[in-house]
Amino acid sequence: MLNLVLFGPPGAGKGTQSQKLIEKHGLIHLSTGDLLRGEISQGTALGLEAKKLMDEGKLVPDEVVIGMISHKLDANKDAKGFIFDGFPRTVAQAEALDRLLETKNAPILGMVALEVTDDELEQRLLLRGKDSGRPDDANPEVIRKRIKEYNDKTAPVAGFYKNQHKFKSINGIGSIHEIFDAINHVVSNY
Ligand code: B4P
Repeated sequence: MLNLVLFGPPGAGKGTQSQKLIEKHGLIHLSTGDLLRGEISQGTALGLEAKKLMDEGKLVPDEVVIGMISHKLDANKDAKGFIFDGFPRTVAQAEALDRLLETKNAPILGMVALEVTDDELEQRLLLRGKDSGRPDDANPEVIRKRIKEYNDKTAPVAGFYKNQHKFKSINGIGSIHEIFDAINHVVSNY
């Protein structure tokens, strides 16, 4: 199974590149951000709890996102592989993902990290906020909070995959096409 983690700060282009990867490789896209926004738009209890945290730029509790991922893995037993986008975002989530995949004998083959400067991230998210309707993209303070949450809680996840010799970092600044080529170069070695 081609199981890949696409990693990077908010606005690095994970969602953008995931779409292109699933088209090319026929993989299932698992974006915890999209799953949470789905819960919010359906008005579920989980969505209501998540919305408050997301609107403030904070992470949603680990057990919530781990439960969502576990359901999605079970619902896609015949998949050729998964792109994990925006997950894992904490070391606890990374450990839980390894345990879930161990039961399926289908480990993560690699993590590809998109490197983008904080200024560029802020500009991209504010631009998207103009027409996305996403409250977490509309406010510079919330964007800065998301970047801080990333640096404090998510950046250490890279070390988890480095220890397993599964980490590759690429430049996330450039055209969407150039970045996609660089990711595919890494993926072709798996
Ligand atoms: P996510 O939905 O994961 O969103 P993201 O980090 O904002 O976006 P991404 O990096 O995918 O950016 P994109 O490609 O869209 O998270 C939202 C919130 O959900 C989190 O803050 C958190 O509260 C919660 N959450 C999600 N997962 C969680 C978890 N596992 N644990 C706890 N909480 C969780 O690109 C952004 C913009 O840049 C787009 O407008 C795009 O067009 C543009 N862009 C992309 N590539 C570009 C390029 N090369 N050049 C110029 N612009 C580019």
